[in-house]
Amino acid sequence: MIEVSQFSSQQLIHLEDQYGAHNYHPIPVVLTKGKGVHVWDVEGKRYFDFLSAYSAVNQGHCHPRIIQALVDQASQLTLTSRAFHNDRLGPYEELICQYFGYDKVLPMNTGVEAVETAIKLIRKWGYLVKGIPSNQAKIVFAAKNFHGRTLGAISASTDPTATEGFGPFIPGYIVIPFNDKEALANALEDEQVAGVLMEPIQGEAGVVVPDEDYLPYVADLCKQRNVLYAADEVQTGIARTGKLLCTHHYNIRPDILILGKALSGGVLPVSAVLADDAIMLNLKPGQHGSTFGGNPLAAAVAVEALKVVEDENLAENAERMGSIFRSRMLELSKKSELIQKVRGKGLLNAVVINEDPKSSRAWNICLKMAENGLLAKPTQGNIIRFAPPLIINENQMDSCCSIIEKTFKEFER
Ligand code: IF1
Repeated sequence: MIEVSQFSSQQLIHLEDQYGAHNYHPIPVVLTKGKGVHVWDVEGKRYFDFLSAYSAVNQGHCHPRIIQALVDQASQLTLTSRAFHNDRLGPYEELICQYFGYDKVLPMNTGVEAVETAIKLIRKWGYLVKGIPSNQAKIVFAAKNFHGRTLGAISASTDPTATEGFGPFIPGYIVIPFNDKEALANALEDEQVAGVLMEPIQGEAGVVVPDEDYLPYVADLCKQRNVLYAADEVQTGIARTGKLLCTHHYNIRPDILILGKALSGGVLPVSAVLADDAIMLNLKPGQHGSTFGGNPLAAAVAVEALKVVEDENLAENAERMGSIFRSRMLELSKKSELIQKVRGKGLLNAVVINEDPKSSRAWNICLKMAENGLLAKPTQGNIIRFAPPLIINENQMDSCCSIIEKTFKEFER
């Protein structure tokens, strides 16, 4: 049974509108409970969650093991700051380093803080190891990237909504087209380039998957040119794309790995940067940190969140459920004029609607899907992202594809 809130959705949306900053435009549902692949609104209506908080709840909403770890640790010790040691941090650091195969981890909180950390680490390495003259280091990014909302991240953005009115920006950034080898080769001619920082699959751009040989080329060329390759796997990491890391699909190992979101199963903001000693040990005490980074509550939660991914074989399930999803959507696209393209990896997928990005069709389809019991959100105007929790089973996936098919049929002209 679901406890019905004393406020209606309308009233709660009104409150947010009146007292909250207007920096978001959500789908008009007000959620009050989540369990596994499902969420419930305040009127008690149940939905399949096909956003998963932008891939933060890969393990499913309120996973019992992760919540138990949270509750146990919350009543024991939550925060010490890094002025002192805590008994949860070391074991967590050991686990995450072994899990992903790196010498060291630097714990932070939000995804964008981990991106900022990686940027600072690349620059530090550039000066101390590569020998770039001071304040001259450059970092290469891909156009249409999304790395978060801080000035360090938006300075790399090519999206006017993210950048306009927020300048001046951080210098030393080179932005090249994604999936363009020649552009990368040209950029890396510059000896002051210290690093390349990219998402393996561009999420916000609309789940843009590069050619099979692109990322191996990036990793290889970086090695040749003595440039660090940093992968922002905040969204693609932790089993989302059908492997533990998206870079595993391409048999490459980034010099710097950036993780966030599902590292806590969506329970707390927990992010991390991983690298080997030759890179990470360039940071000395006092040169970087965070009050909350590496706190015992986050460490306990992250340990359990990572164990759940392994124990429940979430990467394999994402791979299997993802191919079922894509083949159903490909079938649908043959019958539906509305669908231009279906793409993705594992359970990070997108359906491109055959409309101008300015059209409201994708938004209206999402509203109708919500009515039919499935939550998803458009990106770039005409692209709908489908990313359920990775614990989804075949029966549930079957029901969800039926909801999507039914909704698209309602929109056929
Ligand atoms: C919002 C998108 C997803 C990310 C990558 C770093 C971060 C993100 C690759 C920063 C965050 C989010 C934030 C969310 C929307 C969202 C998003 F649509 F914008 F692109 F996931 F698809 N690197 N992505 O995707 O992590 O600091 O937010 O923890 O509401 O802005 P964060």
